[in-house]
Amino acid sequence: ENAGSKGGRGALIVLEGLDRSGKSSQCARLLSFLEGKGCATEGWRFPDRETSVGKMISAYLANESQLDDRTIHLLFSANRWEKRSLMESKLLGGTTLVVDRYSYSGVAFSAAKGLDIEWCKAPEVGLLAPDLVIYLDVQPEKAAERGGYGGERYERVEFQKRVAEYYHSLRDSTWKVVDGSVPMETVEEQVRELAMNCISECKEKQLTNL
Ligand code: DGP
Ligand code: NA
Ligand code: NA
Repeated sequence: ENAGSKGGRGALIVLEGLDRSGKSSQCARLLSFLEGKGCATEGWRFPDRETSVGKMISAYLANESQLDDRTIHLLFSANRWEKRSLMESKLLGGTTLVVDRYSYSGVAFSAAKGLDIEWCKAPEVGLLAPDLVIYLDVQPEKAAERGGYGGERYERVEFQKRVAEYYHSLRDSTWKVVDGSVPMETVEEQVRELAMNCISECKEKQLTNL
């Protein structure tokens, strides 16, 4: 079949998970799979470090700048807001977006610092709601063992454990939890199947807001 063919909008598919959960690799694999199927697809990621807001975020993550916790929270959110209208037009034009992190990262990472979770959710309200959230479930200790924590601000096991707890509390009906600790090819199979189902199901569904 031809997943992204004419007649219907694209799907908003988000991958979430801890640092080193394998999200970025799985996003890349899914993207090339969907492209191979002839599906109109783009890979996006948040934070988008290319914009001027994204450059501030990137400097903060590299510990090159210090920002108040609420200030950086709002910058991450602004980085999603500045892409909202482009996101909407791509989806309505029939392009499926595979997105590496979204609002759930926004809430889970900031709440893990101790900010009130309802306060954290508020600036995300009105962003486009994903059709599918694939959560790659990896134990924080296992993720750390994978090595390659790049030395960025949040890449510490104790912190990631708290992030995992907040992610857990955010799960809703659009979430599918995939065991991210099994071989990459097994994860890839499951991600493909979830994505293909989502793409065919959401063609007739309206876009909604968070
Ligand atoms: P990545 O480029 O996917 O490795 O993400 C960079 C780091 O920023 C990672 O530790 C997760 C964190 N992060 C991503 N989005 C948000 C957000 O919206 N808010 C906060 N506080 N952290 C985020
Ligand atoms: Na990272
Ligand atoms: Na990543």
